[in-house]
Amino acid sequence: MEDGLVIKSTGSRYRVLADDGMIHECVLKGRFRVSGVRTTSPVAVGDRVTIDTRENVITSLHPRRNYIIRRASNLSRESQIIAANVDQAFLMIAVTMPRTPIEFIDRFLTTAEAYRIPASIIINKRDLYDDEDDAVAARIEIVYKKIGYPVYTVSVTADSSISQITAALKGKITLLSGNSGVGKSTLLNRLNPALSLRTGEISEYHEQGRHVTTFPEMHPLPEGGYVIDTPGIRGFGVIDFDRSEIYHFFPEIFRRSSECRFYNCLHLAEPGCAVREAVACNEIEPWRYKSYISMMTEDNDKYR
Ligand SMILES: Nc1nc2c(ncn2[C@@H]2O[C@H](COP(=O)(O)OP(=O)(O)OP(=O)(O)O)[C@@H](O)[C@H]2O)c(=O)[nH]1
Ligand SMILES: [Mg+2]
Ligand SMILES: [Zn+2]
Repeated sequence: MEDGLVIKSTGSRYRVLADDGMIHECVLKGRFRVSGVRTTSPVAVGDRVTIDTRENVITSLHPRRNYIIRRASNLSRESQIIAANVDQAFLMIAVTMPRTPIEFIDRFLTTAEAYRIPASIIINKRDLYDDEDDAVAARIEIVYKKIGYPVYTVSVTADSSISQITAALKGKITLLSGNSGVGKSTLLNRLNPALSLRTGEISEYHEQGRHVTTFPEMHPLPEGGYVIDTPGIRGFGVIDFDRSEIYHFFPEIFRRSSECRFYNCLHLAEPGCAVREAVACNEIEPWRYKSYISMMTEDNDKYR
C-alpha cells in the first residue's frame, strides 16, 4: 500500500504519482461515491489516494479540501469533477489573436469566488498588441487589480523573463483555464520544457453547447507545484448560481451592497441602490455591472 497523487484521469484509468516518485497506471477498486452527486468518474486529478502497488488499484480516496465540478449539460444530471484540492485558479486571456470576451473573464472570476479559490489573470501575447490593444490590456489590468485580483501582462514567447508568474505558481496546485489559442500550453512548455505539449492547434474542438468530455491533466513544475491544464473546458465548472446570490461573487459589488437602501436589493431597478450609483460614477466598472446583469438574465449554458 502506498499513498499518491492522481495526475491524470481518463474516466476509467488513473495515473498516480506515488509518494516514492514512482508512476502507477491504476484502476479503481470497487465503488467510490461522492455523496449527493452523480459523477462520470469519482476520482479526479489532484486527488490524494491510497493504492495497492502490486495490483495497481486505487483502494481509497482521501478527504478533499475542495473540488471543482462541472455538470455535463443543463439536461444532464451527470457531473464531471474537473479537479480536486486546487489552491488557486489562473485565467489566461488575450486582447487579440484570439480576443477573450470580457464576460468570459467575469464568469470565470465569479465561479472562483463561489468556490473560494483565489484567482489571477494572465494577459498574454502582448508582443502582438498595437497601441489600441495595449490600452485595452492596461485598462483590464487596472480594473481587476483594483478589485483585488493579481494580473500579469506578458508575452510567453517574447518576454525574456516571466519570473512573476513562475513565483506565483511555485509550490501550488493551480488550475489553468482560458479560451483556445491564448497560449496555455505554450506557457506550460516554457515553465517545464520537458513537457513538450502540443501547441498551436485547436484542441478538442467543440461546438457551442455541445458537451465533449475532456480530461484535465496535471503537470509538474520544476520548482515544485503543479498546473492543471483544462483543454476544451471553456469556463470552469460553471455552477448553478442562486440568482439572489450572484452579486456576492463580484467582490466590489458585494462591498457596496451594504449601502443599498433595501437589504435584499438585487441592484437591478430598486430605489436607493448604492451599486448603481457607484456604476454611474465609474467607481464600479460599468462592464463588470454589465456582466452581472447578464448573469442575472442570460442562459448560463453557453459558458460551460
Ligand atoms: N505572438 C505570440 N504567440 C503566442 C504567445 N503565446 C502563445 N502563442 C502562440 O499561440 C498559439 C496557441 O498557443 P497554445 O499554447 O497552443 O494555446 P492553448 O491556450 O494551449 O490552446 P488550446 O490548447 O487550444 O486551449 C501557438 O501558435 C503559440 O505559439 C505569445 O505570447 N505571443
Ligand atoms: Mg493547449
Ligand atoms: Zn443595490
